[in-house]
Amino acid sequence: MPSTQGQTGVLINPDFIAALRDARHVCVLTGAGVSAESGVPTFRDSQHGLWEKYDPQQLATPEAFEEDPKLVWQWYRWRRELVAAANPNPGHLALARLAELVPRFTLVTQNVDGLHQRAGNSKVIEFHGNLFDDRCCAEGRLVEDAADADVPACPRCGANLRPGVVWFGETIPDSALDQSFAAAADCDVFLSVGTSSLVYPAAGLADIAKENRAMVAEINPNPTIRVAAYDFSIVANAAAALPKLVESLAT
Ligand code: BV8
Repeated sequence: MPSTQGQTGVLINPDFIAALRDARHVCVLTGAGVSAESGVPTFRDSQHGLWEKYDPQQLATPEAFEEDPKLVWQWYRWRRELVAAANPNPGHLALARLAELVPRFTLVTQNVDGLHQRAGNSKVIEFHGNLFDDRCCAEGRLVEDAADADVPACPRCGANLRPGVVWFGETIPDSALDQSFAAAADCDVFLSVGTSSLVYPAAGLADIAKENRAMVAEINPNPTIRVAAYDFSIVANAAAALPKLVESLAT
């Protein structure tokens, strides 16, 4: 598997560009790394400020919410403010452009920040939900315009509201799971961008693509443990590599 870290920035293997050019269906999976250059901390960065002493994998759980819903809501409100102040970066914008350049494009994101949609991708499979959704703990349904409170209540039934994300130990929504598995199985090129590929079932999408004879590539400044099984590794930041990829494809 050829790695493509050029001496002068990002080099993209021409064979990968050729595969993209010939692809009928391109499937992209993104993780926190694609939002890093928008100033949104990844899960494996130390959380900034107040949250340095908390492990996201401890806070993003039903148990943490059960134990201290106020603390968990504080964390999510902090993240909402941080993301609301962030902007899509050139990596997000390049993926919106890529969607226009290939016959069929599926974007699956593990991120809950909504930055792909703000960059212009109209169809995004939010594998782990969305940071800005409020969901009733009793009804399971989304709630609009909840009154602000330390732990907001459902205006319909009064039960606690929770952020509309998928926590560790919770199952992925069926529609997101089915659409993502189908796209990974059908695509000709699977591109994993900015993810440590440690969280399942999202990390298993690359295996499904590989088993169905897709060409699999990774963009990550820190090549992951999975990359040895991939066809290409682009060792670079997403905000540098993705625009370069789109530029090579568009010329
Ligand atoms: C499930 C939403 C069935 C919330 C998230 C034991 C008990 C229970 C479950 C499990 C268990 N063991 C395993 C599991 C399954 C578990 C899992 O995989 N755990 C891992 C930790 C081993 N998965 C689940 O629980 C999933 N559900 O399996 O249901 C089930 C049910 C019960 C029991 C068993 C099975 C649900 C997982 C969803 C969790 N929710 N997010 C919220 O955001 O608050 S996960 C969250 O963390 C993110 O969404 C993301 O998925 C993950 C972080 O991963 P990354 O995105 O990759 O980010 P990370 O920081 O790790 O890496 C960033 C990467 O970017 C790095 O590689 C870095 O090098 C790179 N990078 C940095 N800068 C850049 C860059 N790349 C490019 N450019 C840059 N500039």
